[in-house]
Amino acid sequence: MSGLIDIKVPDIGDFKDVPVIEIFVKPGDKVKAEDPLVSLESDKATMEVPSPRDGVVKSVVVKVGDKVSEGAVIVQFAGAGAEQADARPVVSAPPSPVSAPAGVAEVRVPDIGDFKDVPVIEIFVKAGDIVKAEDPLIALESDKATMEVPAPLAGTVREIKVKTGDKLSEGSIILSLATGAAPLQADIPPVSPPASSSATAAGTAVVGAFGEKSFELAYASPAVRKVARELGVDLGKVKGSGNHGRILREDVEAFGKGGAAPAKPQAAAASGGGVGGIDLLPWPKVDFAKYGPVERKDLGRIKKISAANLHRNWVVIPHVTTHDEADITDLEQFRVTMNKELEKSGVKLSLLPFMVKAAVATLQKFPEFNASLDGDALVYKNYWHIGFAADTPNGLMVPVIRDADKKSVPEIAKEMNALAKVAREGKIKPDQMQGGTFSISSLGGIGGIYFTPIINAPEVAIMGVCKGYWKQHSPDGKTSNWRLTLPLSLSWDHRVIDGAAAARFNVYFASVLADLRRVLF
Ligand code: CAO
Repeated sequence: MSGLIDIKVPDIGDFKDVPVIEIFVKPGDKVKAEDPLVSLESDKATMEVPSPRDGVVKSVVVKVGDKVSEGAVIVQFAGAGAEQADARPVVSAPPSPVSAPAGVAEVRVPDIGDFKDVPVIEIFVKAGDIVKAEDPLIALESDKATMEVPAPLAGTVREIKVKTGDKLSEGSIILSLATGAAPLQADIPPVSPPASSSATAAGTAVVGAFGEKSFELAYASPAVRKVARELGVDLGKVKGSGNHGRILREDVEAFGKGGAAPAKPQAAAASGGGVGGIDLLPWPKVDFAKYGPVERKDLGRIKKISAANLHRNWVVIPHVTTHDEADITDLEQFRVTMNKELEKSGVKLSLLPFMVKAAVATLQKFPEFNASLDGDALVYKNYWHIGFAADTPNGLMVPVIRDADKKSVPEIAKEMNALAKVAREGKIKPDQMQGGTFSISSLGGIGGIYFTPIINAPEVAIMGVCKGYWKQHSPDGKTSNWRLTLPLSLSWDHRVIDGAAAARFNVYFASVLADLRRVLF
């Protein structure tokens, strides 16, 4: 097809036949690289497919409801050649099926094939019941089959929205489920105010403080979420007019114009009204240009995604950070020796791959650090996939070394370099950043002494490492010597881990780095 450029669905992992739920462009539109083209939604994730390049839309090949897989052409750009371009998806997970953040989730009838208006014949739960993911909630019976609808995530049943005999179809709301630490009776507390927006300045209706959990759990695409954030609209309060109650851009805009609940008065916080929530002052609205020249640059896509994740993790997890230090004098000598031996192989070892091995040995000794909270249960993982924070031009990313327990230090170093490279080139795939059980954030190549890393949910701890420095140690108060000392900052989730365990974890981790032979034990 000379003169047209096919824009195709990129690698979207294991997803196939994923319905198009929204189209953001029309013929004639000028789009820039990274502008969203369409939104796809499987039962597990909503994915926006951004444009891989600048261009002018000649035709939109798909329509809402079409089911597409990797390689399907979605849009054609006017162009000089028959060049083909692949877009990269932004995968924005909806409430996780197994461990949603604390909040209230609406459980809906999933895809039940061609069945419609199927009567409820049995309800297995009542308000107040605690359910695990996959526990049956209700049974539906058509003239052809009986189907049980299982819980998509663990939580406490808050309100049953159906009764026996009701006829349900895909998307009908069955019940609401309080997940994580969500209160049973009270409304989701407002957590944080939105960034100030032009809507605020124009005096249109905005919500001063989002119910961040209900915002996250709302049924809306990433593009609609973006609009909601820009307009300062709390999605948790918007009624969706799309299929199965999906919130559309128009719903958000109408809500923004029509008025929304005002921010809670600040006095409530002062008088103790903030208990269970956080009543905050509105974000300061400052005309920076009044004080000097300024330049405004929109945050990149990756920065926005990581910002949203970091914000959620910071707000939801009760973090504590415990500091310690490791004597790495011998390890550093060993590293230098090994690097000489490996010179010809092309592998260069930094301290980080050794730390990955030390982390695995320590996690095996302290399994609750290699676990995740799932409702009232702790899921211990019998695999050790270690994430490492990588600083990329687009922002922070956390690639994952899978099965680090089975790999040698040089193998880990090699894989780490390859992952950091694709992350920095913007080519890393979502599955290369998934499945981590513990993370290490190393600023050792840069500097600093201590910091307070943010836990990468649903993990329960992260090890922050700064630059090794020479420090005088005295083992007995009489003699002293200089040792290369590595500052450690372990952040841990206090819902899962106690301070004593965290201190022991650090001590053991440091002892392994001081003498790597301990990994053999
Ligand atoms: N103490 C002293 N020197 C250290 C060190 C430490 N803790 N860690 C690394 N170094 C040295 C390395 O050995 C290397 O030195 P040589 O070139 O002489 O061998 C140099 O510093 C540069 O290392 P590096 O940073 O390139 O490599 P790395 O394997 O240590 O780290 C990576 C790789 C991808 C983690 C790193 O490049 C990076 O992106 N770090 C930033 C992570 C980040 O942003 N964290 C903050 C997240 S906020 O929670």
